[in-house]
Amino acid sequence: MNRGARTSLAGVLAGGAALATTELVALVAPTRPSPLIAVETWFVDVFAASLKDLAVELFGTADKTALAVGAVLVCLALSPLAARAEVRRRWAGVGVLAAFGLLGTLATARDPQGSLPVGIAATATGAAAGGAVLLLLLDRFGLRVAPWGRRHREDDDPADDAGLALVTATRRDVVLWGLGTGAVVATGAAVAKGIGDGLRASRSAIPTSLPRAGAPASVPASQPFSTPGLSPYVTPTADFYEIDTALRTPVVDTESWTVKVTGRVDRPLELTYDQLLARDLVEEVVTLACVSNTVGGSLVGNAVWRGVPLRELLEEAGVQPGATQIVGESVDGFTAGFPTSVLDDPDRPALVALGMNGAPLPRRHGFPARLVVSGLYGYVSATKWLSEIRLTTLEDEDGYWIDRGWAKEAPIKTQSRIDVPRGDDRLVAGTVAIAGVAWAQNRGISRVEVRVDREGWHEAALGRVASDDTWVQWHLAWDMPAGDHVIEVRATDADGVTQSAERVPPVPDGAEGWHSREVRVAAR
Ligand SMILES: Nc1nc2c(c(=O)[nH]1)N[C@H]1C(S)=C(S)[C@@H](COP(=O)(O)O)O[C@H]1N2
Ligand SMILES: [Mo]
Repeated sequence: MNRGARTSLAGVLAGGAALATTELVALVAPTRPSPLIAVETWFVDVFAASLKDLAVELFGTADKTALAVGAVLVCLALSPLAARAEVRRRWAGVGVLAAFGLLGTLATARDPQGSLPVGIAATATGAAAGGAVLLLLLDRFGLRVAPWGRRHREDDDPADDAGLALVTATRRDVVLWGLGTGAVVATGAAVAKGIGDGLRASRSAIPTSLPRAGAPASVPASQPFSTPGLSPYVTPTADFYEIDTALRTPVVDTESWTVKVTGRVDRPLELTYDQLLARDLVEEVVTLACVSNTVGGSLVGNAVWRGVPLRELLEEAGVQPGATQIVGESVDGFTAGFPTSVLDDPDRPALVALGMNGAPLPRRHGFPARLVVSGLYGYVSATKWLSEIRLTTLEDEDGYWIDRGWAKEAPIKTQSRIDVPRGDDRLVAGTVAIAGVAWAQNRGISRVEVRVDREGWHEAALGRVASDDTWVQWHLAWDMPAGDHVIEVRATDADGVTQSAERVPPVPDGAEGWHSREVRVAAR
């Protein structure tokens, strides 16, 4: 292996040692973001605005993993710089590692959930471990004598005053030290990840059940259509879409957690989890939708939410006349705000939800409590891991996504989606079930129409709904001849407004347009 490759290898292993050690030490506070997570969160917060068109991908689930892996790779890719610096100048490379550590400390300091003492301890230990590995490997790889000893005495030579090792390391040295260090670093990283995941899971003591609601939701007992592939009226929790900026799902300890009602109120409140559970709970069926959802997309779901009416808490706190905005803040610093006037309509459900589909909220949907307000996109209303409900003015504060290019006010737009047939379904000429869902929360859907090959609209049959705050299933049996066909759908809300054909992208206040599917029908 040539000098350059050996230098890079020493750097990567030193960087890996620094990272793994940092993450191991950060396990003393497993539910707080580690320095690495804090740096990634910082990156997301800074770049979320420019990445807003990618927001769906980025803040879904798969790409958070990609981001995490990417962050580690970037760190490892940069660490050869530390090795190169150290070869050139004693302590320069250790300084580079320390600078990375400082970045981790700063990121921890700015993170609402971060613990600064833990961040400092973790990054300092990490930089020290990485520095030690760097000095050791440069020495063993014959690149620079370690400060703690001159191993290559026989080569004592004036040039050695610079501290440069003059012997070439044997191939065996490089292989043994490289593999040995690599194995230790990989084990450390795996242990940090494994123990961390285990500790986080064990710290979130989610109760097995919730108190019943005094007024249970009236979910229709059955639906008229049983078309395979049609979205169920109530989305099973396990299939419910998840969108948030949290790189690690927050773990909330309900022993110490409270939710506060603050700001422009006469009597600020602070409620524990037990106090919330002890209140009279109600249930509402509400379809949640993400503004990032594209036409025909899957970032929408319907659930039975159980919790405390938001209006009740606000009445107890006594909202002052000057308050024009309600901001929900989460334990991880995310905020979402909507006008107080949204609550003027007494029929619009607005809950501090503790449960979903009959069970306590799962962590990924906001345990222990989240807001659910019918008719508003999630990014202005549905704060998960709720820590504070702040009464303020519309001018005084903007929620997380408002600074990042999304609209300040975001009522959900009427949309309809074709679930079946799918483009790759093998259809044969004859009667084909065309079915899907349509939603216009808080207004309700009055009509869904389908057309095939742009030849006139046909009204679909509608399923049953709990209220106008949910989506509705629709169905049309259509006689399809063999050949290629285009199916389109459009919905009309209860105000009589029909979706327009014009396609509008999700940014800044939600997608518009008719969903369509191209299908191929084989001859009988
Ligand atoms: N704390 C927190 N709450 C949040 C978000 C977030 O990033 N952080 N995202 C919001 C957005 S954009 C949507 S669409 C909904 C999604 O809720 P779900 O993941 O339970 O489906 O949560 C909202 N609540
Ligand atoms: Mo969203």
